[in-house]
Amino acid sequence: MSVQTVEGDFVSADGKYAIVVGRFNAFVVESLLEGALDTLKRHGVSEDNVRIIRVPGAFEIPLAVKKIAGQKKDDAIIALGAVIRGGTPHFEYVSAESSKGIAQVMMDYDLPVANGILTVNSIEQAVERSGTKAGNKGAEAAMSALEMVSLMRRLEA
Ligand code: INI
Repeated sequence: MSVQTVEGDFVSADGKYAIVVGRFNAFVVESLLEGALDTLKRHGVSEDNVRIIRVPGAFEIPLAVKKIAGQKKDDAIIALGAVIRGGTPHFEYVSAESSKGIAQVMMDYDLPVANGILTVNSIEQAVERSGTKAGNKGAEAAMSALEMVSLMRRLEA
């Protein structure tokens, strides 16, 4: 039996990518951005096809993502931020709203939005996931964006 499989690959170098970056916890988020940019570059994406949009924190990411999606200029959006648990419930609201918001834009606009927003319990966990022993979530999000751009093209063809 031969089953048809449709999947993306990582060669969508001609795609356009918008990266939305939260400034909060910048020491972590800048490493996520470095990881994302490095991944796009090493997959052949030209700097001319990448734009960076900065917002105050993860809570503001969904609105910027929505505006960008509405412009219809990009093939995918990569959302980068770091929500680190503190002593108050604020973490719960920011982390829940940011991931819910970007997921909603992805579905409303039929556009890949890669979730590179870290939600972690400690600064140590954030550091581990932003380029040290647990990888770089920014780079992973960029990989996901590349693959989804490729997949969307194949599903539309
Ligand atoms: N924003 C983050 O990106 N990460 C956090 O950990 C965070 N915490 O914990 O407060 C955070 N808060 C700011 C929030 O994103 C908004 O910018 C702010 O509430 C103003 O709307």
